[in-house]
Amino acid sequence: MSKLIFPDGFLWGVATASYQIEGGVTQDGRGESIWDRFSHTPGKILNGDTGDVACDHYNRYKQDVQLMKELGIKGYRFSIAWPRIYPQGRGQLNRKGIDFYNSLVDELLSSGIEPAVTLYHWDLPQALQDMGGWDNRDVANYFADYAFKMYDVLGDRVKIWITHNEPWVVAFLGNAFGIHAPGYTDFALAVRISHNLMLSHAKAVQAYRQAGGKGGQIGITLNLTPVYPASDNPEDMEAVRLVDGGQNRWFLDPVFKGEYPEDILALYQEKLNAPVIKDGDMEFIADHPVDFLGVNYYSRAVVKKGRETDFEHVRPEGVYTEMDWEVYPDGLYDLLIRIDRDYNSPDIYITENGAAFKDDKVADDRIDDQDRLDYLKAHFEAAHRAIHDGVKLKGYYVWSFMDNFEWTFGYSKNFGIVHVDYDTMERTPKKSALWYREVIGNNGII
Ligand code: IFM
Repeated sequence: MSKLIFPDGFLWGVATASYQIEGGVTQDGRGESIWDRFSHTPGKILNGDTGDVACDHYNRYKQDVQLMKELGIKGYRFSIAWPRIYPQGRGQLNRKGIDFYNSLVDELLSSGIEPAVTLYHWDLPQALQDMGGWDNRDVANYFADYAFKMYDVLGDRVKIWITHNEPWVVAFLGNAFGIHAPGYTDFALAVRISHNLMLSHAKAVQAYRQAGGKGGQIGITLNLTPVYPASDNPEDMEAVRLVDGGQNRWFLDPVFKGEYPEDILALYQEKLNAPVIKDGDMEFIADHPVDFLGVNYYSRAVVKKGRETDFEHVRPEGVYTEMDWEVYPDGLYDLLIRIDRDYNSPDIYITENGAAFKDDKVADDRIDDQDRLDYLKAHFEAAHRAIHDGVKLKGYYVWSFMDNFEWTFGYSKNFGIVHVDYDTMERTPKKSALWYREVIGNNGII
């Protein structure tokens, strides 16, 4: 294979999220989040795990940033825990929460690492859930207020902002399928929430422009899954339209076109009487465009017409990760090309890509996660191909910097390129991390 060199200035990074790594859930005035409540509800999380301690990053962030520096990491995407800033979601500000993120950002910058901040990676203050959570449109305003505060405090140093992480997951896994906080199983509620999330996103973008932008850029991160038909049978193609519509177009269209896809909107309105779109909502969303799109890519979906349902998922032969997600790098290429083609060539960052594998293979005192290395390499190659074919891909954040709390799966799934020993909290870079250092150093694969 010939060398694959990425464009100058390509941002090679790693990503994490507050509840998954920070711990310190009662430290320094942090309020309760919906994930504290959910993880402490018996039966919700594998092995009864919680994020109470997680990777103890709240107390070890300096050491973590130092390790990133040693690994040559250029960009770090992390999220802010809203309840550290506003323990009740609004009102009384918690100075110590601000201090923490201020110090983290300073530590990153003095280590030559560019911070990228996600404002919402799922830890809604429980007090706001108690007033209806994202189903209450007022929460969108509180989100914009909190966002404004963060731009004000960090905007002089943070130049990459992300409003939401994976609104599909927030709305549907949390409110239709009940496997994420707050744990409801009401599809109409989830659809209503998906609209309020879009609204809150646009309000946070508006707040960014009002705060002056300070030379930075703001976007949103979507979890996108390219969908393929199990056959070229028209019924299977129809299944693709539905799944792609609900998963991808439902979020891409409002972000880039200021409208919902007509086919899916008609379906939801007819069957669920949702979402509730008030006069002016769509114009408001359309009036607040993003500077870039964050793409989280892990795998593809293959679907066909179900026997009694409009669609069902098919499990192709192939290599699968510990999450039982198929390894399918071509899907990343297809997805990037499709976004570029259908949504007017936006700037894109891959804000998450990575894999959970068992990495108990220790050779010469090293954690030999060759399968993760192979996964990343194949996906970097796909990304390089997409850039070559015109996609404006600006950076790539590997999920994740270190092993962490994988939501419903607790600590049973490891995505990190750095191993965490949860007894001692010792961090050990895996083979993939050492290889990634070379990739970054070479700005590509040679
Ligand atoms: O761990 C999650 C992350 O919080 C959001 N995107 C997918 C990852 C792996 O499941």
